[in-house]
Amino acid sequence: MPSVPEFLLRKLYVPASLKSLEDGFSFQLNNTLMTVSIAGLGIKADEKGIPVSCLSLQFAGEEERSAKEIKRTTPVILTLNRPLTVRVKTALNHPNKLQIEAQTIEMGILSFSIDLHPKKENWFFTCAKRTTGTIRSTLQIQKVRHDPHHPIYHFTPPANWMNDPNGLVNWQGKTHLFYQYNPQAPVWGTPCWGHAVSTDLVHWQRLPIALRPHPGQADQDGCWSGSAAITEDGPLFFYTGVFPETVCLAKPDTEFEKLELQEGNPVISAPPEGLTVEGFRDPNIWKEGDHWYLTLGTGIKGTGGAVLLYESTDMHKWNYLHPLLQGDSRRTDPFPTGTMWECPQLFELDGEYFLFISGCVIPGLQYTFYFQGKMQSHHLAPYTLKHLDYGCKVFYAPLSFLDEKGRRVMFGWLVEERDEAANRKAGWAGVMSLPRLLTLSPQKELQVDPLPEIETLRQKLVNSYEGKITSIPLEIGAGKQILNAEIISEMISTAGGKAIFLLAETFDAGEKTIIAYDFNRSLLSVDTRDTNCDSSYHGELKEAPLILRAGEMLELRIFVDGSVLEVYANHRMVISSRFYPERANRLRLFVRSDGAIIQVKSLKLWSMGHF
Ligand code: DQQ
Repeated sequence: MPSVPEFLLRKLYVPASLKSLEDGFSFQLNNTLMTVSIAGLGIKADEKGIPVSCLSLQFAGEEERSAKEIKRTTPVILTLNRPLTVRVKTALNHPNKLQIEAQTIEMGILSFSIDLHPKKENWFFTCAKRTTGTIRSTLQIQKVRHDPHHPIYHFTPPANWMNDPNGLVNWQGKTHLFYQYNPQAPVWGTPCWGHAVSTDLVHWQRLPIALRPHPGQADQDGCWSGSAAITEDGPLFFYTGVFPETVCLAKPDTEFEKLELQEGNPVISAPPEGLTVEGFRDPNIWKEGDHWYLTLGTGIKGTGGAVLLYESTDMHKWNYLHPLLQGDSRRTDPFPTGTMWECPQLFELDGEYFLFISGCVIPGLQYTFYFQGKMQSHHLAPYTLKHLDYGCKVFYAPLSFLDEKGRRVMFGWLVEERDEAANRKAGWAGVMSLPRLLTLSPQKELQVDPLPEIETLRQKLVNSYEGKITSIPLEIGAGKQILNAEIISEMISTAGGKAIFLLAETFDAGEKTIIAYDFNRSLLSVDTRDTNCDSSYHGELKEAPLILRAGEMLELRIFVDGSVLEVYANHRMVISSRFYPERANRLRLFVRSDGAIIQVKSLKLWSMGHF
């Protein structure tokens, strides 16, 4: 999750708490977000810096402390719902604006400003603002629709920001997909649950927002991620209400358009006593016999990411059992698993248990991985830890469910790889991955494949090739742009070498994206470092080990959709990537080798249609 945005920090100020004093003024802060330790404080009133010696802080019933004494070794602990009075000695006793900068131990510097006397908008101004808002949003949707980087067969909302898939469920012949959605801007902020339905998991109908924060309730600052369960009363949804993080329960209305918050929320209001946690969110629910189980993602301070397990018989009263699995943030083999785990999901596939985790590894680095193991008295005993997608930070917060055919199908959030300014300029951010089918191989390993229904998105077979490739570039689909396409190939090499797929305007263009398989090093790669020379796009080389078994062909399925690249290899490897070529509309596909002769059993290029 991105760092705390300013609009949330502003909520720390207690409305109308400003008091004029003879020697300055005072105001109150009330923390409803998450406990932080303040190690330093700076305040500006009407743009004028206040010396730290003129600032003091006081909790009700406690001694006043000068801000000068506050340091990393002697911080002020701002716990939840404990108003803190800040006194400011200054000649100014009726400021209009405050700028606050708090140095915190957990979250670095938090800065925000408060307008103390906001002007009331009149009726005319409100109407005018609403009308310009509607016009702006219509124009924005048009612009997004014509943006070549915007995908057409991967699901997205019409514009603005989306992240995690939520609450996947089948109900009365339809699959409902919800997702974290900020309808206001192409940046993360106060999430709602967007909503779409499908009968085949690839063609989607967008529906109005299903769940919005309820003022004064546990989800007033956002409806964060969660999951669904089918009960005797129909589907129920468990999600994270913030702030603080709690578990809320909602039920669809009769038309299944809105999710309604139920009486008695939140159903879990705080982390278990005695645990010092970082994060407490993303309920995932399932049933065993007469009992319901629910997991929450968290981090145990000083230890690492963890999944907490709860049990219930009525879905309203939940008993905390124990950690389903506790990570170790010092562990680096085979890779670090981080300090906090988001969106955990435990499920069984033919007797093997899998726990999917979206891990906050270090600030700014998040990726998805999974443990495979056996269950022992409701603890997971893992014996494998692997990446779920070698695009790492691009594929995040996945959620799977059992579809109507009983298959385990997963969706994930395909994160942008450009900066926030570029997202704002584009007017949209975030894409849903294609549905991925999860199965178990005869070797009891996880297999990931594009769902077969994706083939119904194919429009036209643009080109088909059989033969060999050499160092001379071969153009597939002569001159046809491949902005929204699927490339499917089977290759074999008896003498090693490298098979190279080049997405570029010409085969020797400076701007290019390369998908390659190195038969000598058994390495699949996606290289976007030269896709676009503009520094707002963070191209990189992504590599994944893929050892072919004796006689096994290289089987690739490459999905190109605007700025989305999903590369599936041999049923067991995926690299998701984002790429933003300057001349996206002019991309062509060239295939060559590094000099070796590689046999192409089949190579097909399909154009793809809208979801
Ligand atoms: N996104 C949600 C959280 C979740 C995170 C908030 C993962 O519930 O932990 O938008 O991307």
